Amino acid sequence: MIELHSTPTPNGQKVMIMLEETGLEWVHVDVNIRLGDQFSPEYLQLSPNNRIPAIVDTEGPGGARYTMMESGAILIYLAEKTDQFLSKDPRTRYDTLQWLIFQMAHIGPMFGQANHFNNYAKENIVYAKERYNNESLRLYRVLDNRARDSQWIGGSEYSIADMAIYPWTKLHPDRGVNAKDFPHFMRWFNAMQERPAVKRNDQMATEIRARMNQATEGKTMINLYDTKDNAARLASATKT
Ligand SMILES: N[C@@H](CCC(=O)N[C@@H](CS)C(=O)NCC(=O)O)C(=O)O
Repeated sequence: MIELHSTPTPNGQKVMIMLEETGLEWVHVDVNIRLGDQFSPEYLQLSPNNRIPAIVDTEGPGGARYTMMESGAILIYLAEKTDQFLSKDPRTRYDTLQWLIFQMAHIGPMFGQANHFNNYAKENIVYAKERYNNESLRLYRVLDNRARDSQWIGGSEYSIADMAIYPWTKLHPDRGVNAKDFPHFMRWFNAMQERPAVKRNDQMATEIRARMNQATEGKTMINLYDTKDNAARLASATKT
């Protein structure tokens, strides 16, 4: 049994998609990051970086309980555990890993910063908005070029690279990404949306989000974007 301790953000959803694709038995344990659950001592045991997602595999390597943080590493772990969605052929495997790491190193951080400066920053910083919006659009061009040359982003077969990238690209219309200018990306995106596991994820993400929003009613929420407070929260949760 896999416990996914998470929130259905893009990083959470990529693991949800993988769990649905593999057919593993799993449960979603809500970690309400707007309430600061990620700073609880129990959660920090699973994810010392106070970020979602984390998993607990009750039957990990050697049959014993195993915990993990970092969504890209979790996808590789689940692929190896189930022998699915990460080819054993060396060339295909390294192709997939390149594109998985491209998501982790570029798409996640850059799209995340664009979202922050567009929607949540305390000040309207035009330079920061332009920097991250331009970079996000460039990354969509990389994806469009890749989808022109390859059926799936990770190679000729559907893989963990596609699962990692898809949830991050759901808001592509906000970036002005459309079928006319990014036809190959859109072909890939539409193919992703046709997958039953992806459809189930989209539905589950909506339901879990509604449940977690309800759980915040009447409670004090933290300001996730206050990095000074976050550093203090971690320090106080982990002081010896
Ligand atoms: N590299 C990490 C990034 C995880 C991450 O940034 N998670 C965000 C939500 S998408 C989070 O937990 N934020 C809570 C916080 O900042 O305290 C991964 O891919 O697992």
